[in-house]
Amino acid sequence: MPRVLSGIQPSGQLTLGNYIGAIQNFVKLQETHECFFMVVDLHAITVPQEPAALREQTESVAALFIAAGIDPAKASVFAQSHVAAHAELGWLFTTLAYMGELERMTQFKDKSNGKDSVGAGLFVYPTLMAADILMYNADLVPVGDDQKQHLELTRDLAARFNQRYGDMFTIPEPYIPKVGARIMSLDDGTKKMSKSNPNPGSYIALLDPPDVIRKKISRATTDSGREVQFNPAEKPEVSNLMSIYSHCAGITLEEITARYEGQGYGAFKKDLAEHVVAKLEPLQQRYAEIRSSGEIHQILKQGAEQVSGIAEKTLRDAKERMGFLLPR
Ligand code: ATP
Ligand code: LTN
Repeated sequence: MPRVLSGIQPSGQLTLGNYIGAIQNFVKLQETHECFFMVVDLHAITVPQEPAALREQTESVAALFIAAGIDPAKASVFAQSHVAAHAELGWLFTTLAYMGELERMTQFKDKSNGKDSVGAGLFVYPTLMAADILMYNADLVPVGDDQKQHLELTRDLAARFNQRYGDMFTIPEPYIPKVGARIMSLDDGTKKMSKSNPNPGSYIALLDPPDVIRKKISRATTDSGREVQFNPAEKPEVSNLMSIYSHCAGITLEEITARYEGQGYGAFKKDLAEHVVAKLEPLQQRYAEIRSSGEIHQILKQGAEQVSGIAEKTLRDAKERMGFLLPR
């Protein structure tokens, strides 16, 4: 079976963007692929995290994976820091990457923009991500649009390793949704919805209660005009709400346009809120059950046990090829 790997940072509350751009595809791919889904806590600390919050969010993200439909009997679900080989293989890839390549990464540019001091971890972030993916020789990597560039770098690093030390790593392909690969912020149609945005009104968290969702959607910025029409260049904000609508209600953009012809934004936003609430309700219920059962610790433990053999073997092979003296 072809392999799939992806990861999500426990850097805040998961958003509808994470769900539509990534998690939804995780759930789909587990039926046809051997899947590895990680909570990438080592990546989350590339920006400062409160220790208690990091612990809580790590557990919460793992529980949301399961609540969203990832089945631990089909996919390995684990925490990145539970498999020590990730950090070590990450270091090996850091030494293979060029400064210039890392300087070109738009995520680094965005996240360091305007800051006086930027952690070195933020700079080498993509080499750890490359290690995550190549560790399991993943064929496919389901991600949102913003991770495309990191995946290109992963492919380059894999090819560079293979060329220097002999063929070893599979060159992975991105798997990006056609609609919804970049859900935009509710307060600014030019920025992506992001869980680490300091303004909670900019995103819909998967665990937001129904009234909070209704309020956030009613306050979402909309473009001038009143037609519900999909035109991301000229009407980015309404188009974004339409993509969310389409995903949550399971109807096409054309059907949405037809439904709201001549009605303006008010009715559209009101219905949108109800579709989002209805979509998230079962997920929120399952989440509460999983958290109260405490089963997530066992799931993560089992996941780490399932993958650690593969990870240790990859690390050992890579080190051997690079010329490390292996302990005998
Ligand atoms: P942070 O704000 O902490 O950087 P994030 O919300 O951007 O986090 P990540 O953990 O970096 O989320 O991303 C997890 C997955 O969700 C990735 O595959 C990413 O591409 C996808 N994703 C994140 N935001 C969006 C979005 N707005 N639209 C579609 N996909 C998204
Ligand atoms: N950089 C990713 C998170 C991530 C990831 C991965 C995604 C870390 N390791 C491996 C896919 C595969 C992000 O979403 N910001």
